[in-house]
Amino acid sequence: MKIFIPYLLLASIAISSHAAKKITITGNDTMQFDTKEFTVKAGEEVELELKNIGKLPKLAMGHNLVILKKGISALKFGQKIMGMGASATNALPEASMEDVVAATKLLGPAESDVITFTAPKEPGDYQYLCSFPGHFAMMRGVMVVK
Ligand SMILES: [Cu+2]
Repeated sequence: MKIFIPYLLLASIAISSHAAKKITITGNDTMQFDTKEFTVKAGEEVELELKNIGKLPKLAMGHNLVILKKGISALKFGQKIMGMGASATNALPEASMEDVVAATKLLGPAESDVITFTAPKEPGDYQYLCSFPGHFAMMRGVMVVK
């Protein structure tokens, strides 16, 4: 039976190495993400939770978190989607998805959303923002892929 012990050890190591990297970020009523930068490894599984810890109604102060492809500026993206007619009820127009790596739902007060995605294979800085109209001025950050 001894022969099975190393096999079981290897199996458990393999399982633990597949655990997703977990990140939790909050957004509040003063248009702030509590995390402006986080780091992931290229190609790893990421489980990202966004919590809206505010109290204001979703139509006035909804939040999401949208991670953009490498080289795309959150400021420029925020302006671009306003030109596409982004609104409180359509904060992330379908046509803008070509610039997006991953995005949570738009959340009202006390709501949260968990998304899982595979980190890009290419190292570098990936900007993120809240795409609720106007929030990109304040709610931005960087996902660093190493
Ligand atoms: Cu927001």
